[in-house]
Amino acid sequence: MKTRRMTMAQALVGFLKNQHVERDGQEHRFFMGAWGIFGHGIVAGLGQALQQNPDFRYYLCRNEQAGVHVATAFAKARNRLSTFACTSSIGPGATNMVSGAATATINRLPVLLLPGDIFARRNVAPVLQQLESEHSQDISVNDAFRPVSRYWDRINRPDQLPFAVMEAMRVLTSPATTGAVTLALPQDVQTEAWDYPAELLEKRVWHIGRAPSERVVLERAAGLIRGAKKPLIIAGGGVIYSEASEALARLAQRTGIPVAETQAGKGSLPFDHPQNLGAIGVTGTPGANVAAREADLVITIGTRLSDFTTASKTAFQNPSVRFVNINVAEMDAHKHAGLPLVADARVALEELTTALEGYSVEAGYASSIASWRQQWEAETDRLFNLRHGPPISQGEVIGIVNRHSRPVDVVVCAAGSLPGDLHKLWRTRQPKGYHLEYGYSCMGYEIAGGLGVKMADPSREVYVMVGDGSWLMMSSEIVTSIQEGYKLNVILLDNHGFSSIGGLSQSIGSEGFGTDYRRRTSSGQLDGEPLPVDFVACAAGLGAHAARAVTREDLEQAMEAIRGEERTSVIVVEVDKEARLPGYESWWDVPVSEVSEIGSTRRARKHYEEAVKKERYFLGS
Ligand SMILES: Cc1ncc(C[n+]2csc(CCOP(=O)(O)OP(=O)(O)O)c2C)c(N)n1
Ligand SMILES: [Mg+2]
Repeated sequence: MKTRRMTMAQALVGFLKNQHVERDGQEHRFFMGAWGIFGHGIVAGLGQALQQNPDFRYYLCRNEQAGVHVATAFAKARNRLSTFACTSSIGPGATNMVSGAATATINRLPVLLLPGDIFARRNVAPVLQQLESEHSQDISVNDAFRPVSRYWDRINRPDQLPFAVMEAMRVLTSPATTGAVTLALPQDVQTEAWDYPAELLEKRVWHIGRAPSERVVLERAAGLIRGAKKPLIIAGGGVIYSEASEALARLAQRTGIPVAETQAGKGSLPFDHPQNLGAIGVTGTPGANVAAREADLVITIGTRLSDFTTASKTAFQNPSVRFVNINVAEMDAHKHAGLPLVADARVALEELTTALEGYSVEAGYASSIASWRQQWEAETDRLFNLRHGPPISQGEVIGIVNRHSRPVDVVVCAAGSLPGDLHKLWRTRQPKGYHLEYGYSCMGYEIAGGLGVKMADPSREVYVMVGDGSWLMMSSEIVTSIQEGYKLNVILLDNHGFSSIGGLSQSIGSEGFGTDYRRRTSSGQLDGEPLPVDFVACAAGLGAHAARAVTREDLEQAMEAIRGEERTSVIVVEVDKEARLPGYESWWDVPVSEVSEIGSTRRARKHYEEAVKKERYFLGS
């Protein structure tokens, strides 16, 4: 056997840079390099290996969690065909990546995590940052990655590496199992040499397939659709990752079946497609939610059916509603006791279109769809042109940013009240134009994620919309965007605290307790003056071009002005926290205290007890 003598870390980098994937005959390099922050747990092993492999670029981030978000957003923007490795020292650097890992896994996005780990040899333990345990020496903080990884391994000997990396690639490149993969790398083992088989380091191409559906299941699905009076399609992220938008548009247009979109699925159809009812669920449009309530058949495509989509299982009220679930993942295909059409979204949609030849929805339903759409466009225009304040309303800011962006550009967001408002209002014109991380809704994803999106396609302008809370949690990758020369357009909406959780707190009777960015007063509460944070100075201090907008006109001008900027630019706009968008025909289960000393909580509990009765079990076959 031909071998090469290398350290474990060198062999790992040698392997990673030679991995490719192929889908539809097109090849993509799978790892575009590694993000990370060095520490003693990695600088001598993996750090040295990265140094001697300049063709596998090392990217220095400001926070390991952010590094994982960059990689995750990049993978999402590239439809999971490319990603990065992310590395850290042992200890706090590693645990910083745990939130990133959860974000990737929950969103089914591939990212490879390489945390340094404590010595396998043990003689010098406890080492700096080591977590000790009385009951085992086979434990480190990296075990915290187990539940948030789709594959987890620790490389305790250099000769284990080949088997770990092959498993890692199998999981990362499978549309059904992908997510975070963690290979924990003990500090000493990284530097140990072994004679690696030369074959391990050769170019390898992993085929990403398009599984067809099982014939009998497809025929049953077509039969169910033909028998349905009010079918509804729910398009999830799988439609976009599978590049199935055109196939979906064709099926919707031929059959007249309306399409509602989840957060990850928004953009599956352009907003002005005649069958697009827009957002569904807690943050949905009235049309989509009324259609869901009345639907006798729900055809889901590439969705996890999270509580935001199902309105905590209250969305579907037709007593005889049934589900057909098109999904590559068996787990999702079986949800709601649906007919599991386990297949690639694009292939299944093409097969269904053929099987449904000649079928179309009834005229009455078709005209409801048209009028729901018309009413929603009018409502969007109303919210875009509210002329509230100043402080202006968040809906107006979304309208202005939407209008200033081109169809190819991308809006990026993750947490706060913006995701719901964007889900409802953003007029998406291309499948990749709307990038929401709403599986984990991880505050701090926004700017790091924006950087990943920009790196995935620098020809698009990226508009990061971020709340003051998320900004304060993690704006550090502004610095990284400048280091790497990628321009981000950041719109920071300052409402002095948490509009989202503040509103939720009011709705459950807690009066916004603990959700304002205000000074503590003699009352003992955070009810004083708003905290004097100067976000324009913060952004400028990080090296960005920064501007403040107070009125709509200011914002319009600032949006124009940043077009010509080369650097990452931040526009800070104050918005009225209380000028919230309404909810439409939906509900979210956030349990309210059963007993309380506060009257507003007791009243909210009464409403809760009524609302929760609408929750349904979907067990019918
Ligand atoms: C890391 C993390 N911590 C806490 C939360 C819970 N949470 C969701 S939205 C939110 C407030 C976000 O504030 P801001 O970014 O200002 O947005 P706003 O609600 O004001 O629109 C919080 C605390 C979260 N999603 N992520
Ligand atoms: Mg806020």
